[in-house]
Amino acid sequence: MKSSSFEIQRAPTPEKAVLVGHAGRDKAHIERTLDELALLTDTAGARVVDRLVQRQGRIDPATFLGKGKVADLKAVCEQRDADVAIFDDDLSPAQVRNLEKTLNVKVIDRSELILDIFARRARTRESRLQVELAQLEYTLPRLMGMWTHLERQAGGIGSRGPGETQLETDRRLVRDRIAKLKEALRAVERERETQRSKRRREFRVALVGYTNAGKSTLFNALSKSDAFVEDRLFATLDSTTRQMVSPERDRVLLTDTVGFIRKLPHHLVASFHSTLVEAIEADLQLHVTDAADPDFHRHLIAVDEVLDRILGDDRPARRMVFNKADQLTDEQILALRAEFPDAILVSARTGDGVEALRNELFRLSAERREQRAG
Ligand SMILES: Nc1nc2c(ncn2[C@@H]2O[C@H](COP(=O)(O)OP(=O)(O)OP(=O)(O)O)[C@@H](O)[C@H]2O)c(=O)[nH]1
Ligand SMILES: [Mg+2]
Repeated sequence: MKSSSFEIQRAPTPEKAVLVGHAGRDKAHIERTLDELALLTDTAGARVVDRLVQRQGRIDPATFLGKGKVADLKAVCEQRDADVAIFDDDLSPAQVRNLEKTLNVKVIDRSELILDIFARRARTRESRLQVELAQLEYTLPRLMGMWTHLERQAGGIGSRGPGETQLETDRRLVRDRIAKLKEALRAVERERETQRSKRRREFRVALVGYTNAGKSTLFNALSKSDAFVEDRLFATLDSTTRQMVSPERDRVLLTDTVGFIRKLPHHLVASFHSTLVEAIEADLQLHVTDAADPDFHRHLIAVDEVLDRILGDDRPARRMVFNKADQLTDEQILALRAEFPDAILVSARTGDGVEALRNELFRLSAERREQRAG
């Protein structure tokens, strides 16, 4: 088969990436933050060849890093033959431009990296529309910057004319496309709304939590199904709903949703709103956390922040579920129980505690039915 050998030949060698962080006020966590960035980079298909951290000083409005660090970074990029520098923080369009000019490599910020991963992962029509919308909203201001930059490079009187025209055309094209995407998404959302109103009588439970916490694994264990699980970030982009049925024929609707992460780009939160509404509409949120992750406290905060951004004060009842109990020492389990006395501890992988959680969900469902009846 010609086409497949062609594909093999063209299989891209992974881009070589240097990760860049600014410790700022968060000095204690910068290494773990970069570990997470490394995982994101890997998920996006690039290979991390080095890291560089600025530990002191302010953020430079023109180049993000201070002058000395920019020079260091340039040296590292050359030494490692890097293709791309990936910054853990969001950069302004001007910062990207200035850095690319000096470094001679592609410069990507955290939002762009996450958007890229979402674009690779989007499978359904809805999530594709959502990601494209978020990407265009992200690109629009940068597009303008880019053209200004080109105009300046061309320089001089007379070079502005065509540049302006091109810029206007591009902006209009992007805006038109954004309007079309929004319209298409509204239609999908109306469909969803119809589906949802049919479900309103049932007891609905949504799994929410940080990416890679094990939500889909738990979803499978609870509903005895097989949603996509992977040891990578953002394995799940679309929400899936399954029915759990007890031996007494009690029913619970369980929804698996997209995972959250620190500094989730706000364009993504906005365009994934309809997906996230699934979590909003539940009677109960199970907040799933990887208790074996040394950073889990910060994950809890990040998830709360995203939920607050989407839900405001309108949050449904919530229970904490600590997952990956199989990876915890006895001391860690004791400490968790002391700090979160109401939390449920499970291992979605070994099945420990899963049956108890199922029973608890059926109990809550029955309780609510009685409340409604009485
Ligand atoms: N050791 C251990 N690993 C687990 C457990 N539950 C899930 N995992 C692993 O954790 C990784 C992430 O699991 P997923 O279920 O895909 O996590 P998720 O929260 O759905 O992730 P996203 O969809 O990316 O948000 C996989 O490698 C799982 O096999 C558990 O109880 N113990
Ligand atoms: Mg998942």
